[in-house]
Order: sequence, then C-alpha cells, then structure tokens
Amino acid sequence: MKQYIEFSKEVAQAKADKKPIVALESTIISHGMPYPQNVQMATAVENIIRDYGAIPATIALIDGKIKIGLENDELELLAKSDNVAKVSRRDFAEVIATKQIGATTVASTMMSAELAEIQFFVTGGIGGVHKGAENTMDISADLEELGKTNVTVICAGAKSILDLPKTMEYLETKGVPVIGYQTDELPAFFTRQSGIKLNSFSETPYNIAHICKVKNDLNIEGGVVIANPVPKEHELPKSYIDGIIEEAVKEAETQGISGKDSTPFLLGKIVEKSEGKSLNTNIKLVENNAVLGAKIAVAFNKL
Ligand code: PSU
Ligand code: MN
Repeated sequence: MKQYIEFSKEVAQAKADKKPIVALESTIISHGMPYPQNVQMATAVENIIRDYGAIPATIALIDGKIKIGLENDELELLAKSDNVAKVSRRDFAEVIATKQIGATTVASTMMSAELAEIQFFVTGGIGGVHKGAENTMDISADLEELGKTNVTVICAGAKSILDLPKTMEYLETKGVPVIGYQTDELPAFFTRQSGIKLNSFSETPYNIAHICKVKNDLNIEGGVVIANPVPKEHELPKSYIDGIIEEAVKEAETQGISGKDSTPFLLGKIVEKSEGKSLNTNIKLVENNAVLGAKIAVAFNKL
C-alpha cells in the first residue's frame, strides 16, 4: 500500500521528528466552497494548525499517488480546476489507477490518514443520513468509514441538510463515539444547537486525547467524532438558515439530484441563497476546528 503514498517535505520531516500531525480533507476545497475563498480557507487553516504547534497534512489524489501534504500550486489546482473528481471509498482505487485529480471526502481522507498513520483529522462537517433517506437510501459513506477506520474527526457536527437524529442513530449502531467539546448537545454546523443530546462530552483537548489513547490501547476499531460548536459570534440564526436549507433540499428533489452530486449541490445552493453569509460561517467554523484539532494532536503526542 505504501508505494502509493507520497508525503510532502514538511510532513515527511514532521514524521521523522515525531511531531503532531493533523490531516485535512480536500473535497471541502474542490466541492464544498467557491473559488477563491476555498483556497484562502485551506491556506489559513494550515497556518492555524502550525501556529498551534502541529503540522497540517492536506490530502488529495494526484498523479496516481495519495498525497499527504500539498504544495501551494496543488492546493490552487484543487480549488480552481473543474476536473477534480470527488473521491469517496468507492472511487479511491479507480482515481489512483487512472491518475485523475481526486479530492478526498471525510471517508477517503480517513482511509488515507490511517495509511499514513495520522490519527487526527480536521474538517467542517461530516456526511450522514440525508433527509428522505427512507426513500432515497442516500447515506454518506462517511458513516461506514467512521465505523471501521481509526481516525478522530474534529468537526462542527453536521449540517441540517442531513437528518441529524437518523445520523446519530447510525453512528450509535456503528459504535462511533460522538464527543461534544464543551457542550452536551450535538452542534448543527451553522448553529451551536440541534436539540440532540450527546452521551459524551469533554472539557479539554487533553481529555479527548486521553480517550483516543485508551481506545487505541484497547484496539477498538473505528473512528471518533469530536463535535465542536461554531463560535457564538459566527453562528447563524436557526430559523434563517433552516429556511434556506429547506429550499435547497426541495430544489435538489425537483431537479432529481442524487448520488455523489447531492451534497455539493446542496452546499452550493446554500451559499448562493445566503449571499455568502453561510460561507463566512463555514470558514470560521473550520478555523475553529483547526485550533481544537491541533491542540488535541499536541496533547496526544505528549501521552
Ligand atoms: N458537509 C459539509 N461540507 C462538505 C462536505 C460535507 O458541510 O464539504 C463534504 C465532505 O467531504 C464530506 C462529503 O465527506 O461532503 C460527503 O459527501 P456525501 O454526502 O456524498 O458522502
Ligand atoms: Mn450520498
């Protein structure tokens, strides 16, 4: 497997020096945000992780390799090009074999991070059970990956484009801990609250690192979700964003959007309808997750 991995200089050096490393996904860049805010976000997030004492490793599939750590021109390519494939577990081998440019989702970033022996991964929101899944069967491969791959994902919960109660039930079935950071309620991405109570919460990055360490020691397979609420000052009013999401979900239905296109379609519609307000919140919450992810990775490294 290792023949397909290519570390950037910075990440290779961090590995050699046993420094804490934080993985980042690339679908959020290519299919989650518009250009140029996407590449600005990606660069800012990498810098935040460095500022907090860890090394960022943005992951993508380029030229038949799993790239762990990207150069600036590679980030720019992912952010700008129309030819970037959205790669989940299903698409992984094919995109490498055919040397396409592939952006990794939560699922495929977890696969890559595990191969590269990186335990922590920062993103915005995870995929989940879509609204209407009882008819469409649209359930993100992210959830199955969380059930089997030992990587901790730091996120702001999940957008309410998803059916959050069903997503939580699915994660429970798969045995995935969802730990609220300084909250006992699942954050709903744009808002700090969802009305869904969590079973677990931690007050400090150290406590989270400690749980991950014990889980490793016990050889318990699967991922961990750390749910970190968007900072209060960047939260959007719930009724405002829920209205926009509802319109976006209806449009996806009428236009018959399905499969891997449905999440990017909904994300794009939300940015459009909120005239960029959602994009600003999205960027702020990823930055906030980067701070926490770096702190957890640093704490874990000292255990
Ligand atoms: N949710 C967001 N922003 C994103 C995504 C989800 O708020 O950018 C991306 C992530 O890469 C996630 C993927 O892994 O969408 C899920 O896609 P799907 O629902 O097709 O599995
Ligand atoms: Mn889907």
